[in-house]
Amino acid sequence: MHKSLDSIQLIDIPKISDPDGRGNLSVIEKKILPYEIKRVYYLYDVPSDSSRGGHAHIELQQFLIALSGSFDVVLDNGLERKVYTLNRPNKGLLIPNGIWRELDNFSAGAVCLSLVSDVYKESDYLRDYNDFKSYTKTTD
Ligand code: T46
Repeated sequence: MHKSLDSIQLIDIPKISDPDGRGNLSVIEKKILPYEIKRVYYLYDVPSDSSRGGHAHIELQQFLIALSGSFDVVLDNGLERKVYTLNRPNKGLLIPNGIWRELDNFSAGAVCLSLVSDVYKESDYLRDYNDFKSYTKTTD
């Protein structure tokens, strides 16, 4: 099935600004995400001309945050594409399963935090775009 791109959500992460000017604190609690976080990883020192991702997940759900700097997330459901620029540590992008993603245009110092719904399983990856297209058709 082609997942609707409307199922992707840009979510505000609560920000607590310090009244004495000591900066901000953001917190991610259970209620923000529709799944229990099983794994955390982060991308950093990505050259500006490199891209990450280039795959879809069969089951995994994911929440991406630009902790520092900025990058683009190109999302594709097999029919259409949408691009999000992440550049704030208090905004996160919730990506459901069944969506192809590519991350590119990393700024200097960008850090991409990823909070995901499962442990690492290579069998959950569709790393070939044609396989992904076939997968979206077979599950129609
Ligand atoms: C995603 C994007 C945003 C592990 O051993 N454990 C892990 O938890 C992960 C995520 C990766 N790896 C190994 C697998 C590869 O040998 O690290 C190597 C690089 O992984 P990959 O090519 O999948 O990296 P990205 O940046 O293209 O993709 C990663 C995530 O895999 C993926 O879920 O959405 O970041």
